[in-house]
Amino acid sequence: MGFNLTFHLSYKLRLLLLFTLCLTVVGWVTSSYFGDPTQESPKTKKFLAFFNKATVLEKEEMVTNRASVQKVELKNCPHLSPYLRGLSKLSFKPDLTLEEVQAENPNVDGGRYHPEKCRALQRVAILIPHRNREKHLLYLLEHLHPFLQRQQLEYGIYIIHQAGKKKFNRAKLLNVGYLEALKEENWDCFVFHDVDLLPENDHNLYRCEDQPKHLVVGRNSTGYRLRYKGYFGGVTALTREQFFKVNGFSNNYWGWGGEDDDLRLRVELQRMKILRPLPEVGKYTMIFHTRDRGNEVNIERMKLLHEVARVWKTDGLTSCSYKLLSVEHNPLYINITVDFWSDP
Ligand code: UDH
Ligand code: MN
Repeated sequence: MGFNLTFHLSYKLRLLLLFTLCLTVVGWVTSSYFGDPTQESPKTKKFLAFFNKATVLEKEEMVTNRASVQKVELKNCPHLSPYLRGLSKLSFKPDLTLEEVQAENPNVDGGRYHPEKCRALQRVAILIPHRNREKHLLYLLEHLHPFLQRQQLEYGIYIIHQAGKKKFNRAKLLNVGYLEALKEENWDCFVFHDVDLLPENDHNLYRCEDQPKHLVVGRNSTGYRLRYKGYFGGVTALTREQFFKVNGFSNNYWGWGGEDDDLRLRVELQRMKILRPLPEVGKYTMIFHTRDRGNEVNIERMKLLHEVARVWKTDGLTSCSYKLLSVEHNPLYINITVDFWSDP
């Protein structure tokens, strides 16, 4: 009996000991897993830092969301801007400077503008191929900024500058402009614009239609008549999708001529129609110039034009390779400088 009691007691004692041991182990394990709240492990510190950052970001996002809600709440701009003036006589100040043009356009920021009081119907990228025409560029900027603002557009002006002395390639530069401009904004509409053409009538709207648009019906140098039937050069406007659909311009036109006819053929191959404004509206002044060195007539152009239907799918945006030298956001325009490898 005495033995039994001892045995019984020690059994209970052992059970109690085991129980206490279990509690201690559980306590120790949980405390080391969750950690002391007052003593953060490096891991928790990292997590908390991340979490705090995430909440800050979330708060910032709420603020920007609110800002974009405000933007959304702006009414759409009217279909026809009330600021249009119609036909105007252009003047050219011989000693005009970039600083003066900047001072005249305080609302333009890094080459971009959007109306303050209404939401623009389209976001338009103006692409200008350029080399060695600084004076023309200055007059174009002076004229185009207020012109586009009177049309209540959201826009950005891109100058695509060809570096080096190789033959000029207008079409390839415009492909580069399209590809690079889309990296910073999902532009709805692209206006491909010679540097020396100034629109005379602000009813000539720099926005895209459901078909590609040719804006230069006539220029002073041709008695304001279309140069020839089917002419599609100087200034054209295509939506992001229209230009993508034709695979952009050909990259193979080095020197002057043919690339604009090539684009017209691409447009026609896609069964799109070319729209034009009325002659009174599609008037341009071309700043007088002679042929540039490095942009001699391309004698290959007729041969290339015969191949469009066969090559358009593989020659264009999909095959446009270039060396991007710089992208600079100047006050009045975005300057993209490129060099090309191939040269015939
Ligand atoms: N461009 C340049 N630099 C060049 C060549 C061309 O910036 O060296 C750009 C510029 O945007 C220009 C456009 O490419 O507006 C088209 O070239 P262009 O103005 O030479 O073409 P256009 O058809 O003139 O106006 C052709 C030569 C004119 C000869 C006149 C002789 N009567
Ligand atoms: Mn010209």
